[in-house]
Order: sequence, then C-alpha cells, then structure tokens
Amino acid sequence: MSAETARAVTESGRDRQARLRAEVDDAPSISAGEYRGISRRSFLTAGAAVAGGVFGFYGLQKRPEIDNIPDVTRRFHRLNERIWSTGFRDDHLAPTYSPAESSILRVNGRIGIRSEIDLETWTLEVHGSDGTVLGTHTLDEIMALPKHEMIIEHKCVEGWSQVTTWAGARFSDFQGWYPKYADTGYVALETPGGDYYVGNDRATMDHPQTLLVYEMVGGPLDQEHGAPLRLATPLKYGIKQLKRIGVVRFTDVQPADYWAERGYDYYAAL
Ligand SMILES: Nc1nc2c(c(=O)[nH]1)N[C@H]1C(S)=C(S)[C@@H](COP(=O)(O)O)O[C@H]1N2
Ligand SMILES: [Mo]
Repeated sequence: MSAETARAVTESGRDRQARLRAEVDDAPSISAGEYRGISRRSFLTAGAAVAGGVFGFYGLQKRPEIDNIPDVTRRFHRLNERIWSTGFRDDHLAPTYSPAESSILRVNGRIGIRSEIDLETWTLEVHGSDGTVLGTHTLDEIMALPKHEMIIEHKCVEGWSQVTTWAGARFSDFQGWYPKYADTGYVALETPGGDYYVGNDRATMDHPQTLLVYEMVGGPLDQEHGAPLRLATPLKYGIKQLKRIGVVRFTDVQPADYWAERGYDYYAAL
C-alpha cells in the first residue's frame, strides 16, 4: 500500500482539515475550533436542536463527517439553511457607518489572485449547475447596472474587523439577467482558474447589501483587493467574499467551498 493510500484509509476528517490548513500560507491564524467558538454556530446549533427536536446537540457534534459534509437528512439540511444562512435577519439591513469611520481595508488572503491579471481581457463567466456557459460579461456591462454604495464593517474569521466603503452592482440586479436561475439554492463563485472557490446560499445572494464590487472608498478596486470584481456582503465573514470573480455558477447542489473543506463553518454567517 502506498503512503498516499494508507493516509487516505487512516486519516480522520479532523486530521485532513488540519493537513489542508497547514498546506496554505494564507491559513487563518486561529483554528477552526476557535473560530466556531466566536461564530454563532454553536449557539444556533443548540437552538436548532431544541427548537426542531431533530437531533440532540451532542449527537450533532458527534455525527460522522465524510469529506466534511455532515451526514444529515435533507430535511435537517433545509433547517440548517434557514437558520445559518442569514441568521434570523431576513431582509433587514446590517448596520452602516459614516464615511469618517471608513478606510481602505488591509489586504488579507491572496489565494487565486497572486499573479496579476489583464483587467482589459477579464470577463465574468456565468455557468449552469452542469458547467454549461450561460453568458459572459465585461466589467462595463456590470457597471451599467444601478450603482450602490455601502459603508459596512468587514469581519474576518482571524478576529479583526474594519469599516470600509464598497460600491458596485447588487447581485440581485445581476441575477435579473438570469431569471430562470433566480431560485437555485446556491450561487458558487470561483477565481479564474478555480484556486479559490466559495458557495453562498440564495438568501445571502438576494440580499440588497450583497454587491458585485468594483470600487473601494471611492476609487477603483486594486488587484490585491479583488479587481476587477469581487463580492462584498455584511452577512458573511470575509472568507465568503471572493476577490477576483471569474465564474458565477447557479446550482441547487451545495458548492465546494475552500475554507469549509478546511474545517470552517459552511455558512460563515454573521
Ligand atoms: N480570491 C480570494 N478571495 C478572498 C480571499 C482569498 O484568499 N482569495 N480571502 C478572503 C478573506 S479571508 C478575507 S478577510 C477577505 C479580505 O479582503 P481584503 O483583502 O480586501 O481585505 O477576502 C476574502 N476573499
Ligand atoms: Mo478573512
């Protein structure tokens, strides 16, 4: 048996997460366990278990994880979805701040954006769940959508936060170009080449404060902050706000998610 095969057979889900985390130099400096402590997940998990009476809290923690996808029923998954995706906020707006409180974000996370790209030739590809290309868009097309500005607090799972100003198009307006796909359960986002990838739930993507951003604090986005186009939303931790979007994919199947695969909560909701 090769070492690779032996590892595949014996490695636990937790070991795999630790190994994957160790392989990246951008790994958050706090562990997934510590992160869970500061996220609302444990609180909400307990609440869900009590309210729904589906599984006990202890049982939930002990469930086997296969490739980090908890072994749960579809029904329980839907319950998770409603509770963890955008908390209990529904359409309520996250707090906004004054321009005086806002500054250029520190740069954090360079997965999938280390090399420079040619902003002139960049396009945004839109895929169906089977990978079919549904459309291709230039930045000018995105910029022709109504422009919205928001001054919000950006929060990172590493434990820092900063108020900044974003401007761009609402994802919901962009979605208007693809009405047939407006009800998919998820929207996947990927960097060109696919090195960084996230899945976001539909409720988050439909929210009025979820923007396809091309400006920060009044100036064009630079490459380290995700030019030409990135996601910004106050509903999620930074890990879900993909910089340099290359592909948007509409799907009902929960998309692969870079940090969820490394032990972080899939929803990373605030
Ligand atoms: N492509 C890509 N997007 C990414 C990341 C990354 O590593 N690669 N890191 C995420 C994390 S953890 C955070 S906190 C924010 C940071 O955005 P900023 O560099 O503009 O502050 O980007 C997010 N988007
Ligand atoms: Mo982050």
